[in-house]
Amino acid sequence: MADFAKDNAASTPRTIYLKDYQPPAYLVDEVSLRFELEPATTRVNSRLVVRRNPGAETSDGALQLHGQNLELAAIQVNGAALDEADYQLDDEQLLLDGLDDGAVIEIETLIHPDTNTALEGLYISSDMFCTQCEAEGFRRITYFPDRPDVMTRFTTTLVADKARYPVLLSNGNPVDQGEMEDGRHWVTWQDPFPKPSYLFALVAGNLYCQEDSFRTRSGRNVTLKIFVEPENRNKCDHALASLKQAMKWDEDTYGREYDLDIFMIVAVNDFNMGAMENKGLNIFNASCVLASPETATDADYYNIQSIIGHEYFHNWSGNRVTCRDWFQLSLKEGFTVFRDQEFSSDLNSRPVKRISDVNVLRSFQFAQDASPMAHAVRPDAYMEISNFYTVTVYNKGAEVVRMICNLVGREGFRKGCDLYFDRHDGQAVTTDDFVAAMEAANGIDLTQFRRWYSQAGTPVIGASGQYDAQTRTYRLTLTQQCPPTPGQEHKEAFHIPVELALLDSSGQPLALQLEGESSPAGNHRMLELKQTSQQFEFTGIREQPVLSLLSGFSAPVKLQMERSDEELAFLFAHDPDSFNRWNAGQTLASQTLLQLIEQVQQNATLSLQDNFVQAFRKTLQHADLDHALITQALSLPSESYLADQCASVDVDAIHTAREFMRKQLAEQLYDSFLDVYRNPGPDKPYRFDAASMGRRSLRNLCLSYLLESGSDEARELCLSQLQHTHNMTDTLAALSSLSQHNWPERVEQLNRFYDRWKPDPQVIDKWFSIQAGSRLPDTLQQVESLLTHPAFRITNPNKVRALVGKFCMGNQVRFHSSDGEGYRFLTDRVLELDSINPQMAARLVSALSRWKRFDSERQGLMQNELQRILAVTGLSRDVFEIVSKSLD
Ligand code: 0A1
Ligand code: ZN
Repeated sequence: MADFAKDNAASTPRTIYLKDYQPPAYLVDEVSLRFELEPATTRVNSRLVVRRNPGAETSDGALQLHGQNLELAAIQVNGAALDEADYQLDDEQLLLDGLDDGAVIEIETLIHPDTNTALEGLYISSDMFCTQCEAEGFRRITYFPDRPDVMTRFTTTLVADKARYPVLLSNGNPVDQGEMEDGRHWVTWQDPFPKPSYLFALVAGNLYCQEDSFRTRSGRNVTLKIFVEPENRNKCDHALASLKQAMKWDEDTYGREYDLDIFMIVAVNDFNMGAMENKGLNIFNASCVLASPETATDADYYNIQSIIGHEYFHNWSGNRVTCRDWFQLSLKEGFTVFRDQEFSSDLNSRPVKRISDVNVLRSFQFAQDASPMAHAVRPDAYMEISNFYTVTVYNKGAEVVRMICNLVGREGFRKGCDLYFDRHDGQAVTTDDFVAAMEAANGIDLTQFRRWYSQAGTPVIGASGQYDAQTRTYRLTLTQQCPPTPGQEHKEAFHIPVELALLDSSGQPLALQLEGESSPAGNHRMLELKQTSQQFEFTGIREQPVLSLLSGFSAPVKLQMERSDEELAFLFAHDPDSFNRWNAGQTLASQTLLQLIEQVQQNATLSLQDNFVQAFRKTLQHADLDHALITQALSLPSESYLADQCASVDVDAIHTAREFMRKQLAEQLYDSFLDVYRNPGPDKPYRFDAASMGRRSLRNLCLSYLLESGSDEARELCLSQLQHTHNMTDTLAALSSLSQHNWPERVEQLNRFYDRWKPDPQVIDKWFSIQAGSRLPDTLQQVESLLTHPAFRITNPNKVRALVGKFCMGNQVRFHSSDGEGYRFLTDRVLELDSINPQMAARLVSALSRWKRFDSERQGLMQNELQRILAVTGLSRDVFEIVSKSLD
């Protein structure tokens, strides 16, 4: 088993550089594949029609076929069998030299799905066959030029036992099928669209299918099918509804129609990521597709809608126009995340979506930018591409696309997209091509803007304003600088869109006229900061304004600005931009928390200023604000976000300060929390819409604060919610709040929950996660003992994420416990997992990357663990890359 999963990085793995890109020597016009599916040994026959690439740099390059962990059974060229002397074979590739300009290559390989625990290539999950080929999984299926710039027409025949695998699926349309005398059957699929091998997929299993249809705006009928294990038949409605919403949205917003007659989604239990956009046959992690009110939370519903959208949108941004090489990953991912964010914003609450996206960016992407793994949105080197499916490539990539949209406006952006799709349909291109289409469609120059793709790091913007009452001018000075990142000591200035408004004393935005303009135009502006320091002078400003800067988070930057608590409280109460209003509250909370952290460090008596409490009270009681926005406003910055604000991270002081603030708010605002909790009362039946979700989120936030008070009344409310509610949102909220308290009911309720839900793996993941996220001091012991729980399986990524991932990445105070036990625990899991699933192992080990941010004792402990990993021979490339870069 270990052998299959492991990339044997006996020596240091080599680094691949963007600058070394060369077009392929050969193209593959067509491939026919035949799979004889057997769990232990599957036979794969392929027939490739290849042709010399006219765009290659030389006219005599060899045909390079990638292959990994394959048994080569036979190979023929133009019908003649080759023997070993006719080709060069090593454990990464098969090279064929001296071929004609055109040739037919036939290859037979044997692979072993049932021992494939890496979940790349062809593997088995809950007795079904499935594949994951992005980024380089296809080479674990057969020898092939496994690179995205080779786009090929695929025809695929699947042969399997009919009783055990009644459903046989691949990309495109089914064109033929039949039965064999030995109990097997077969189906042939043909995909008319040329595609790179990373978009290949097959599925075989005993699956229930829920069907629907969608009529495109040009009047074509598309059959929609969701395939799930039979016990999940009642959990498909939301995904299907979301899919239809996504199809309609892409037509309305981008003018993009679906192109095949059938669109399929399959849910699998074992999957390394969220989902995969294989052409016409999306494969989803079951947790990202299945939902019912009893088993899925609002967050799950929301997530499913956005991931279904994401994968569907890839059909244009990724599949029809794909990436030239993997350095261009953000071409498809940044753009598609931007598209799914906009989809969610249009269907739900825009400000709430923006706030949660910015929270992700600040908590994870900014942290990555400040770590040894910092890389540009378009990285220029990697050892293992799987390590670059990151918040930088995805989420910062989306911010970069959003900034282009901010600069050219919505209409200009649509024009740019139309041109991009027109120019490049059917091609494999670069982020530069994307930017060039935006430039050409809008007649602008984005030369400087391109630095967002090539320079890593989070720029820091400084802002200071001066008002001159006599001349009625307001002069704003903006500066920018970006800290060094590995390999990039010095950064050039970025081109940064900075949206702003100037507010009068009642919070109204003032009309804006920049010096040199003949009249005021509008009351907010998108300034363009291009130099390291720039001044903007606003004229005709009748009173000292309050600056509302970076509205809607118009650029992924950190803002450095002196702000008094009063000014922040004013913005928190009045800013007309919902994002900035929330942000003012967060900044106020952070500023106050940073003071409390200092008090903790000095052993001083902690106290919370009354005006802070009053600002929270006002927001809580605000009658006109959207409930979801109130929830966001009253949620304190996370411990990891606070850690990012500190020069050196003191996990215990951060935890103590934040807990103190929560308790103070709970006690001082107890009656207000109780009022809001009781009114409007629980709603049933469950509905997934912005208003109902907002209501539930606010009630559950109130409940968690009420519990902080420790009152019997709050505890009763929590238990009663657990007893009476029928939706998972309210159940889970109550249980996870309760699990933070060492009360006898805690264990009792956790056990009850387990007994009720043990047949449902998605719900049991939540149960693991709640326990791993508890702040109680014995959490690590609990987590260690849960590793041996019958419901835990180290080979299942969802279980690993729920238990190990949650503890190491979502429980700062317990993971970083000063005895180093958390680090030891993580290292043991990483070493155990590396031979099972290197991608998962590498994701986990990044929790140790930022060791330099901590005190010297923790630094030493983390460094030791990293060294313990590095000392192991035969580490995967995935883990080696993260660990060696972390230690560099
Ligand atoms: N392209 C998918 C994400 C994905 C990437 C890699 C995978 O396996 C290593 C799986 C999925 C997406 O963006 O949704
Ligand atoms: Zn994607």
